Amino acid sequence: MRIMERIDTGKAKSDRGFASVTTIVSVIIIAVLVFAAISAAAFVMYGSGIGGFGSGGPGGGANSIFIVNNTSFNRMNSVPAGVAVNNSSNTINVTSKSVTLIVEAAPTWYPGQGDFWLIYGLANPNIVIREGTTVHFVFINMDNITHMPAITTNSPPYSYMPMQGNMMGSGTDSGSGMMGYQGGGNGSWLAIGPMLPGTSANANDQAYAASNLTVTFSSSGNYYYICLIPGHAQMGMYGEISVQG
Ligand SMILES: [Cu+2]
Repeated sequence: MRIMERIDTGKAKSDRGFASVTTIVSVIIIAVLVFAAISAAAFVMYGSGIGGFGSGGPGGGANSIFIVNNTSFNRMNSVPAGVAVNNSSNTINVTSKSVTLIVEAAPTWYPGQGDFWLIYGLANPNIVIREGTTVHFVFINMDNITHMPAITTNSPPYSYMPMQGNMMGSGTDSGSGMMGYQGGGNGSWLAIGPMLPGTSANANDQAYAASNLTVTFSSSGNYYYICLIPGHAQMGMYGEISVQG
């Protein structure tokens, strides 16, 4: 079920009535610079695939959006060393101390109901890691609507707006959590991704919005990867991260 429409980022057209030669020249210069920047970024992403990762972790300022096409996605979406995918228990077991996990917002054509995260073929799997493990999540939105990843200690069930509900103390969360999350209080938000716009429904569209969220899980306990778009986590777009001491 699709309960959120694509966000329209259209901007009002600027008034061209006062355009001067200076303005036009400035615009051309800016356009050239932007094109150069985009070209450089595209080269990094498509040229080296997974090598383009690493920046944009929560400790490194804002998480930026980059674009993944089908070719680079297919190259990066193989199960890395130190990771075991267990279909019967719907579990991703990580034994390495540092790992990159590709997490898709499931495309519309993928079997399954509603909106969910897809990791190496498993829907909302339980990720089991050892204490002290650093996980580089690469969230890729392959769906046709907007999604927004986050890593939190707040446990389900989630309210329509998980963050606002917690901040206002009116969430449906109960107080059995950890790290200050008690009695409906706030849990921790270890990483909050940018909104990742959806792709068009066109099957030939090869531009997927993606972002890196890097978290080092230094304390054992239960954490969750969830979607912050209103209603998505409430409807089940989340999975557990079990950090074992
Ligand atoms: Cu979502």
